[in-house]
Amino acid sequence: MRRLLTASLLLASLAAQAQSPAVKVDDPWVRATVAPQKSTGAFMQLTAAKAAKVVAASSPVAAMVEIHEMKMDDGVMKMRAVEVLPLPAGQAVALKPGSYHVMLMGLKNPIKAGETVPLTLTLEGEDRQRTTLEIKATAR
Ligand SMILES: [Cu+2]
Repeated sequence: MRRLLTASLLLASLAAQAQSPAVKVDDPWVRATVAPQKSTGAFMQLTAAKAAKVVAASSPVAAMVEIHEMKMDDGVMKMRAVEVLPLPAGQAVALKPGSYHVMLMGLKNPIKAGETVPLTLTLEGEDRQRTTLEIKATAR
């Protein structure tokens, strides 16, 4: 009986750990679209407990998802895809309009305000272990 109890307590604590991800996601949102717009951006704030990087992104609503960066280049705002988005330990990284964003391309349907858009980010830690982070972003 006692052993059983210990085992279930252990399981409970493992479950609790799995529920507290190493990366905290704040205020995830997606810019709503109108047809015939085929792409949009997703924004959020990511804070990693331990240094990690975002290496991939996906969503069932888009054919292709990339991590983009916007930068002023010779007075012109340019957008480009980045291979990785570094998340320094304990530092909030903002994905926001005019900066880093998750680019959703080849949208299957227009994204209506209020809709929930699922996103999956693939993270890689310094130990090269990959984990996925499921995000529910609200369209607005
Ligand atoms: Cu973009």
